[in-house]
Order: sequence, then structure tokens, then C-alpha cells
Amino acid sequence: MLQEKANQVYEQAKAAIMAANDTKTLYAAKVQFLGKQGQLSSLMKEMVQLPKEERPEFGKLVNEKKKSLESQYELRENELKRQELETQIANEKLDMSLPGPQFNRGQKHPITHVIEEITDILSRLGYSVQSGPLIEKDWFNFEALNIPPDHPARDEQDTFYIDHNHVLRTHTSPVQIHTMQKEKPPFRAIAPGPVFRCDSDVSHSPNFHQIEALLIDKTVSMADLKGTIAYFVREFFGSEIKTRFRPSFFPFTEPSAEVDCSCPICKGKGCRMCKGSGWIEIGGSGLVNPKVLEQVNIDPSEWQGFAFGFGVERMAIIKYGISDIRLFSDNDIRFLSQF
Ligand code: 2NL
Repeated sequence: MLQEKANQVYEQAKAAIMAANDTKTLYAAKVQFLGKQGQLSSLMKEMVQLPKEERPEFGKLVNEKKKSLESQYELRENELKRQELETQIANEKLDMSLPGPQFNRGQKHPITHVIEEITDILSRLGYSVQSGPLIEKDWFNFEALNIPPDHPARDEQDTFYIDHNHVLRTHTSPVQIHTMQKEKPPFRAIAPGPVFRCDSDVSHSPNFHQIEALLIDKTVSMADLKGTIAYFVREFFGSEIKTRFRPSFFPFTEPSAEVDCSCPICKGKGCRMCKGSGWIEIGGSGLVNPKVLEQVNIDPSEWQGFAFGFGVERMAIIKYGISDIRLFSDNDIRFLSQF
């Protein structure tokens, strides 16, 4: 009898629902009995065996059983879900002592760091910080600085030419020419930033950094220049570091002097860094050539000045004992994160 079979299926389904101990097994039972291809659906299909007049009654019976099973399923499902959540909560352990996620912190490039340090020291001496374009007219980079057209510094090999009248600045001095055109003396200014030379080997990079200082006043002497540089070097490298001046030549200063400091690595005893001499060159300096002042309409009979220029990479190499200038532009995080 089909009715009896329906009762059997119902009892089986009921037992399966009650017996399911987790939501997965419960769902399997749902598919088996209540699904589209499930046993209740099969019963409905078997209904054709019954005489026509018995079919509505049977249909109603199966539908009622289906409804009842569906609500039993839902009850059991809620119960199991709650149980599963409780077990999950009971088993879960939150260890508040574990370290949090690690972030890689960014930091300043050592060159930026050194420029800021130098800028800080000279700002305390009253120097304003100036900047200018990286592409300069020939006049600002050379002519105004008393570098005549046949000077070796203009050689195609050293200068990146943009066109016949424009170059990538080969030093930060053109910034000081702009400053002298803009400011009324007396004033003091520094110009830090990138410069470009068509030159590349172990100790030369085509793109490096300079910081230059310029002071214009009524009376300025080599003694003022030496005092300022000696103070600056002691502030930057440490109070035990000595400075030494050697006569030199630059077209834009007269007289001119090369600046050395006692080697901060070996304290002057002689080492690999200073090639055994105990001294390291850090830049050049001098009293501003009156010809430069004339170019920017500052009267040389009324005003005098001193200027000095240091290589930033050189200063960083000496201060931190770095072996190769190319490390600054290699972007190796293991090197850069040491500073
Ligand atoms: C070096 C030499 C130097 C200057 C830069 C300068 C600027 C003006 C007028 C006069 Cl506007 N002088 N600058 C003076 C002497 C030396 O730099 O070897 N630097 C790395």
C-alpha cells in the first residue's frame, strides 16, 4: 500500500533528522528525503498507481508530512547551529600576548638625512635655504660664475647639454646667482640639491648632491670663511675634528682654498678611508670673485663675500664609513635601512 509506504518514509525521515548530530549530516538527510530527487518526490510520482479518486487524499497526506518534516528540519538545524557555535567559542583561544602584524616602516634616504643635518647647522648661523631649477641657462651655470667659453669645465664630456643654451646644472652655484639677483645685501644663503656631470665610475656618479653656502656683507675675510667652515665641520663630524685649508683655484673665487678635515675614521692616524694621509677633502671655498658680483650688479667696492661648496655623498661616506658611492642609488633596502 502506497499510504503505508508514505508513513514508512516519513518515520525514516523523522529518525534521520533527529539522529543527525551536525548540520552537514542534517543537510544530507534533507536532500535524501525532501529534495527534488528525494524520496517524498518519488512518492508523489508513484501516485499514478492509485485510483483517480484516491489521489487528492494521498497528495494531501504527503504534503502534510512534507510540511511537518520541513519544520522538524528547521528546529533541528537551529539547535545544531547553536551547538556548533558554542563548541567553536569554547575551543577558540585568543592569545593576547601574540605580536601584532609587522609593518615595514619607511625612512629618509641617507642623502636626505645628511642634507637636513647640514641645513640645520647652517640655518642656526642665519643662512636661508634656497632652491632653483635643475635645467639652467648657460649664463647662470657658467658665464655669471666667470667660467669663460673655453674653460675645461664646459667640456661636452662633463656637461649634459639640453640644447646649445641649456644644461643640467653641473653645480648648485647657479642657485646662488638667482639668490644674488633676488636679495639685497647683506645676506647669507645655502643651496642644497642634485647636480649632474657626464661622468661615471667607482667614485663618480652622473647624479650627485652638493650643498653650497654664500655670505655677502660689507667686510668679509678668509678668517670669517675659515671660522665658519671650522665651526660647521665640528658640528657635523664631532668636536675633535680639525680642518685644513690648501690654496687652490676656482674661477668664481679669489683667493680659493680646498677644504680638508682630519679623518673621522682614524682620527688623523692614517687609514684606508684617507689613503694613509690622515686628511680627507670635503669641498672647496673662497672669497667671491669681484667679477661674479659685477655680473649680478652688486658693487664690489661696497660688498664682499665668501662661498663654499661641499659634496653631500662625500660627507655621508666620511661620516658613516661607506665604501662605494653607488650604494646611494642602488635602492638596496639592506643598505638604506642602516641609517
Ligand atoms: C667644490 C667647490 C665651491 C663655490 C663653490 C660659489 C658660488 C658663487 C660665487 C662664488 Cl655664486 N663661489 N661657490 C665657491 C668655492 C667652491 O665648490 O668642490 N664643491 C664640491
